[in-house]
Amino acid sequence: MADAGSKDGAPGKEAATPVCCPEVYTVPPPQPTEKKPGQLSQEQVRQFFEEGYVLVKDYFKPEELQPVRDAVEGLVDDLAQRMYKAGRIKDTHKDAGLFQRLTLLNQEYPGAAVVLHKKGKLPQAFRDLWSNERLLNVMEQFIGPEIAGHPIWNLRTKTPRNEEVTVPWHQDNAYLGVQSLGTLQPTAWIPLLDANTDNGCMQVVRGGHRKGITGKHVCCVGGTWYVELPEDEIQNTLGCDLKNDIVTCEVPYGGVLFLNNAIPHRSLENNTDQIRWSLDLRWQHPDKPCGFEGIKDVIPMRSAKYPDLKPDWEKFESVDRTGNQQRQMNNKAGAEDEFDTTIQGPWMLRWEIVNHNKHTRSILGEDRSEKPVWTKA
Ligand SMILES: O=C(O)CCC(=O)C(=O)O
Ligand SMILES: [Fe+2]
Repeated sequence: MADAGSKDGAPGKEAATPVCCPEVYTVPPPQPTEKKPGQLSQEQVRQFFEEGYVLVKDYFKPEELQPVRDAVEGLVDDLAQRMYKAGRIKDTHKDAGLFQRLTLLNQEYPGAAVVLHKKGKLPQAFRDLWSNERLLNVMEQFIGPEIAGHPIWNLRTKTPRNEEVTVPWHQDNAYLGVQSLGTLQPTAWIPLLDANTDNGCMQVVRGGHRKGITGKHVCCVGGTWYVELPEDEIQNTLGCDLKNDIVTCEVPYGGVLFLNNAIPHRSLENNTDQIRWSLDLRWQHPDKPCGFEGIKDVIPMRSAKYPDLKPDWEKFESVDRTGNQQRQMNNKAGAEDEFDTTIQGPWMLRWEIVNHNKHTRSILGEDRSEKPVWTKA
């Protein structure tokens, strides 16, 4: 078992750290009695809990995602303007479209795609998508009527043939503290174009969540900040059969891939000339550990207890997640520099570092101002 450090859970003492929670990932909550807009069929809910994922094609109409595409265009434009003013690039590539412009910026300033990935700004269209009525109705089917957004959400800036945006096998729990293994955190992975094998869609290992454990990951892959779950660990510890259980999830524009936080998954290389943009958004019960304590809190979105609840976006946005991660990992300078191209996070303390690179180097110093709360697995 990978997660050590269980304490006894006697009343009045610190809650036990979960090490194995199969039921969290395999047992659905009581289902709503009346079907609400956007909700999945019984069969789809069953698949989410039994196989760990469900792919829903035609979930959004293209016009519903257009504001999200426009917002991404705005973020890229803002980045280009800022880099130009700061003298980092000579051309803002103003005439290049949504699926090319960041690639050109990345050629002039290697790491521009990482700078944007780190930015963590939530334009109105992202907020609307994340708190979208229909998606929250699906979350009710997965986690019940008390729903918060998880602090880790990402705009994936998957530029062509770029190691830094090709994510190796992992369970999302590996990026979190051990305390949240008992919290179901469904993800909606939403591409902004047809995602397929050529442009780097996702693959999942069907059923890899069933034991409710986190396999032993290693850090960090190649020149990236990503942890990796080795294939023998997927087979031997999680009990999967890689010959039969890998599912390639091609998601057409308008579709959504729902995943849980214990299923192994990765994204393939983007071998096309277009950027494979996607968003991954997560939710969980607001009162359960999120695994990111001390860095950023969840954002409550819907509650049966408080029907008038509205997400407090200003409060959520006032906390700089990647900056806090970097500060906690001893890279204050990186956190202050808006064009810094490195990423550090507490997962680097959780797993053995078998390969150092520019991302891991700053965590080696001993003079961390705040003691990280992460437990070595
Ligand atoms: O989009 C990707 O390339 C990886 C996404 C991922 O790992 C996730 O959504 O959890
Ligand atoms: Fe992931």
